[in-house]
Amino acid sequence: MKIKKITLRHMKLDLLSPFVTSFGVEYDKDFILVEAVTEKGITGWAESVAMLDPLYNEETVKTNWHILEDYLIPIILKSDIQHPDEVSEKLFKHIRGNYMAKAAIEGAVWDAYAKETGTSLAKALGGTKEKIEVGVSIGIQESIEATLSVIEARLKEGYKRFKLKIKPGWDVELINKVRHAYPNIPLMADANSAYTLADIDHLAQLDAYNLMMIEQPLAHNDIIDHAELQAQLSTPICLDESIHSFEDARKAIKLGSCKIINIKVGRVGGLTEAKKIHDLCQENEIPLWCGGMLEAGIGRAHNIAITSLPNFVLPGDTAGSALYWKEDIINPEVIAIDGMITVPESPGIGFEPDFHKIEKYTLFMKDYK
Ligand code: OSB
Ligand code: MG
Repeated sequence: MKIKKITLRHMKLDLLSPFVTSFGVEYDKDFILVEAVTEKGITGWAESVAMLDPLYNEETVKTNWHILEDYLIPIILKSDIQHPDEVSEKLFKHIRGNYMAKAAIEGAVWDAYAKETGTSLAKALGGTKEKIEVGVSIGIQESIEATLSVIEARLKEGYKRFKLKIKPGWDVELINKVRHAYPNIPLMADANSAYTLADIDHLAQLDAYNLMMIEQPLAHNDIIDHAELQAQLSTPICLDESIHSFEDARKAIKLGSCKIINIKVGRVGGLTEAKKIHDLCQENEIPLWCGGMLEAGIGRAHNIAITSLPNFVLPGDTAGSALYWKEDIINPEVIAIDGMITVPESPGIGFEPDFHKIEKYTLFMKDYK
């Protein structure tokens, strides 16, 4: 397979409601959409999950555009590709870091490859599930009452797991009240690195509330302090920000830094690396779930495909399009029924990009040949 043309688009979609975390507020979503056309005229699609500002990690829309344009796209355009795993190998061999940029181009190649071979992306990756379970990530609200009403709405829609964003001053009292209102819901907290080891006693109070896990309590680049914290908490720690690669996952498991891992395809540099981490975690009995980055439909489709692998045993953040957007850029939109999403069986990502909507939300585009 040869890629003969790649188009990058800077997209901007308004979020239905602002998403507030310990690191900031997102009102809208800027992202790069990648379109890769093969010599046979088959098109693969993917989104970069890098955000406009370096708040979650160091990558941004601009750094991704630069790395894609000046380094990654030239490598792809001159490669003869038998399998997408080779693309991953090439990108990792020649360029350090910049995982979200790598994942964006590698993801488009995976979609094109699956379409050329007539398989769903899920099957091409080794997926086995027909349906996946999904939960919701609930940002920091104006009050605990407001949080309870968001939970109530999502519970009625059937979502399988409730993740509340926490930060110092918005944690123990919140979880206490939510747990008392809903004694049995699958509940977890995500701190996005808002704490340090000095907060051990404070975080240990959360052990009283039967949380499924606490996600990324400590620094975005730490696996040492997390091991010390995990040894003192009964609640499982799930690492998000700290796991960038197979090697990070191997070391975190070895040190006991977490009992659960959230895989974000963009954060680890692509689907091939995500598969490797999946297999490692399966061998080590570390349960996985698929994290979200407020993706639009194409990124969401990639997340659904990877979640069909067997060790994604916990509900992920890949909720339905309607929770995020007035209109999504794919047909049909991603729909969760009773907290379940059906994994498409048609070739590639299994959702059709909607050109009219893609055009409507494009700020800037450029072709590379
Ligand atoms: O930490 O999981 C996170 C969104 C943007 C950046 C980081 C995170 C998130 C979410 C939202 O929690 C997940 C989603 O619904 O896509
Ligand atoms: Mg997280």
